[in-house]
Amino acid sequence: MKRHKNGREGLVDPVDHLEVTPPKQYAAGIPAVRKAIEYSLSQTSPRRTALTLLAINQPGGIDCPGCAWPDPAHAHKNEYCENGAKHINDEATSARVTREFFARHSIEELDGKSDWWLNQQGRLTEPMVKRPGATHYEPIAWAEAFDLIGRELNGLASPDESMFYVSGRLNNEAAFLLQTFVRAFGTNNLPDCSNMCHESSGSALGETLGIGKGSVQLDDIYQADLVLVVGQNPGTNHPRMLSALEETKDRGGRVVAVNTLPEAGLIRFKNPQKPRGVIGKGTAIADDFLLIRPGGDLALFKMVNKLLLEADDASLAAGGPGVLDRDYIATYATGFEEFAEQARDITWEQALEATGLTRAAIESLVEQVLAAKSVIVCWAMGLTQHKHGVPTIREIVNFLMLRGNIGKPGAGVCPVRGHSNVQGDRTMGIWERMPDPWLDALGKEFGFEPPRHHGVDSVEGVRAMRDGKAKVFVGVAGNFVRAMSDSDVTEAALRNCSLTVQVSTKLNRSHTVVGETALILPTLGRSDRDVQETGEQFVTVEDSMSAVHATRGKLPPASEHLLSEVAIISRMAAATLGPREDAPAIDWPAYERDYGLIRDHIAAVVPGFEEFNERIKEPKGFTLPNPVNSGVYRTATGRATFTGNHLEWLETPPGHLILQSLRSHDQWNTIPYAMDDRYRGIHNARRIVMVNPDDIAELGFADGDVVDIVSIWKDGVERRAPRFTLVAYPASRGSAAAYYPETNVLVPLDSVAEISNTPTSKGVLVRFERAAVPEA
Ligand SMILES: Nc1nc2c(c(=O)[nH]1)N[C@H]1C(S)=C(S)[C@@H](COP(=O)(O)OP(=O)(O)OC[C@H]3O[C@@H](n4cnc5c(=O)[nH]c(N)nc54)[C@H](O)[C@@H]3O)O[C@H]1N2
Ligand SMILES: Nc1nc2c(c(=O)[nH]1)N[C@H]1C(S)=C(S)[C@@H](COP(=O)(O)OP(=O)(O)OC[C@H]3O[C@@H](n4cnc5c(=O)[nH]c(N)nc54)[C@H](O)[C@@H]3O)O[C@H]1N2
Ligand code: SF4
Ligand SMILES: [Mo]
Repeated sequence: MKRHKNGREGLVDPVDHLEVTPPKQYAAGIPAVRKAIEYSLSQTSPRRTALTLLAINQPGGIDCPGCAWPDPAHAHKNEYCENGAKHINDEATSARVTREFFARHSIEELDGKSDWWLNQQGRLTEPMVKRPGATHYEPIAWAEAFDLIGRELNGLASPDESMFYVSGRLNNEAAFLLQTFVRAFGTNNLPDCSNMCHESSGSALGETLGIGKGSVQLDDIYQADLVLVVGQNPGTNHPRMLSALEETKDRGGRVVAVNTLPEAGLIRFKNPQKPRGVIGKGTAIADDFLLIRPGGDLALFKMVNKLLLEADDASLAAGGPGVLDRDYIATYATGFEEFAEQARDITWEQALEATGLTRAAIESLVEQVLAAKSVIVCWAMGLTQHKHGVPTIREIVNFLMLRGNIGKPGAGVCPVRGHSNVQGDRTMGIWERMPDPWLDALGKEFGFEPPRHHGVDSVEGVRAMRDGKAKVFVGVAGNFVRAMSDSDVTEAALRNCSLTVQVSTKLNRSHTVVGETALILPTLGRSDRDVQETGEQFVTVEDSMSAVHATRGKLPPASEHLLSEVAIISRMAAATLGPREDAPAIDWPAYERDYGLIRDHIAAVVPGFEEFNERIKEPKGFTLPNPVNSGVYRTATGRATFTGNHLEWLETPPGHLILQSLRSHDQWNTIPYAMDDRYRGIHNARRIVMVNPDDIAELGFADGDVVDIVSIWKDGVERRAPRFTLVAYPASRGSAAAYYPETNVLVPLDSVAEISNTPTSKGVLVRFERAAVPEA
């Protein structure tokens, strides 16, 4: 049998001495502030720590490089969370990776190190190359590096043999320039981290509401009567969202959490920015907590919608006005009749089996919905990374539309984005499938005909490299090899390339899993000052609620040899397209001198950015128009669209559980900062798997047993993640939770969400096998 086993021993950290304490019943407060300062000081000096922390999320300062949660209208002096402080000081670290470091360590040796170790080595300082057949990276001059890229790209049989991956930390200016270059070169191969993240949200919202983004602002969250937080762990991943939910509660609103784990931040929150929050008991956030079976959310919302339709029938039959918003449906929506017919299909038996909830819990949710004049649904990876993530989100749109909870104050859809500029990168055209009108505008602005055939997304990109159809991989930010599913397949795919290029701030696995030739192009991070020929530059980002604002680095750059992302992209473009007579005449070097020129092009191409250079002078920037809130739906029918969604949930064969791969409190995506997951009571270990004690017993194991996690998939390949310790945890029955990226080896490449093609990182069928005792 073919076996995939990520047994790279270096991935098991030496500090693996698990200690388990009871999960926390609250998030933040004094320990959070202390932890942030401790991590910052462990990375860098008190002066650099103070500089970064004072500038974070302040007008004129550095946008937090963490998540995409928006800044409130009146920024507090300490407008950051524990994790934001960790993210920025992980970048501001004083540690450096030098040419001597690369001379000391072979690539093979580095490949044996853990993700944590690689990151701890510090900031990259100069461009490096691995030449064909070499065992080590060696220094390379910038000009030679760009020539090499240009030669390699121009030597391809077709531009489609290259792909350019973008991670959501990239700023707007660099993203826009990159996609201009890539399309002028001749391909739409622009996969991004969104493909693995909120793609299901974009697919579902684009189809139903005509916009791939959320429709609410912070004020709406404060005003809402009811906020549902579904498949999201804000205490760790969007900590300042808890301040917003605290405000909702203070104003009399209710919060209901739907999750497979009882997450601490959703239970109770101590606001570190309020004196009473730091020491007091904190605010109880969730009024109700629905501990749902993994992948049961579609069934939950289908059942809720059926109960709303029945409540409407009952009200009408009794001569009442009904409970649906008939005005909204008649004025703005289409497809209601077909939806209503299909919505009644679900039975209680199915709903209870799929959700693992009680009938009383679901009925109580419906009562709360009926009592609320305005409802918001927030969600993240707990919904998007499932096979039926798109229909689940479509069903949430149905749910909101039924009572007119779209496009009015205190109501709407709120997909909570991950990376600080992941939404902006999409707005700037980083997508393998940008629509024609957008491409028309781009082509007109720069005088070329952009390619029209769709490019590859992340999953298709791995297939293309695996099958030899793509030969050059360029990663701008991020850590593709660890972010993607099916680690062994993805690693082999990258090793199959003739050239791999990484534009990065810090060392990671994508620098050790490489093609025949490999380049590391080190770049400025958010916190670094960016001075070019025309003076100091700033760049811009867009948050989860479509607010666009500037971010300016404050620290001296990590090394004198670094180039900004804009500079790297403009030089890559010049080296590739400069020598070609068929290329459009674009003055690439000009953009490096003055980023304002890029913003002028953005203003001409991207809707909502008119007068960009003027409007960005506002200290808080500006918010992009959201047509949904003016009753405009840019869907195929011009109306908000009800959809019929076939009921699906993940059925588990006997002896199996549904594994989700998620984030600990001490990591930024593929990069662990430390071995703790404080709110969940996990200390000094990452190779753990959290399972309900009744499931552990039923499977014949005991708390603390060491097991291999084995995933099953129809291709018959055995995927195995060795040596995880079982931790008895109050998780929902039938579920298992372990950290990413260690468990990515278990997610089959072909196991993707319907329509969005997102890897099903939250829905992998697994069984446990007692781990072999390692040889002494
Ligand atoms: N500190 C920190 N912050 C981050 C990140 C980070 O790595 N570290 N990453 C950023 C990025 S890129 C992103 S996309 C976001 C991710 O933010 P989240 O989506 O909050 O991140 P995950 O850790 O993947 O957590 C998924 C949540 O969904 C729940 N869940 C899993 N399966 C189901 C299900 O079937 N149904 C329901 N209802 N719930 C389920 C899990 O228990 C967990 O609470 O965070 C961003 N912020
Ligand atoms: N199993 C599983 N897999 C998942 C997920 C999951 O929940 N489970 N989540 C998915 C999600 S939501 C996402 S968004 C992806 C994340 O995937 P990525 O965005 O690709 O990964 P990151 O870990 O954020 O990338 C970290 C690296 O980015 C580089 N970097 C940091 N800042 C900068 C910068 O300013 N400029 C440049 N050029 N480089 C920088 C550093 O070198 C660092 O090592 O992973 C996905 N994969
Ligand atoms: S909530 Fe997100 S954006 Fe805000 S400080 Fe924390 S990590 Fe940064
Ligand atoms: Mo993400």
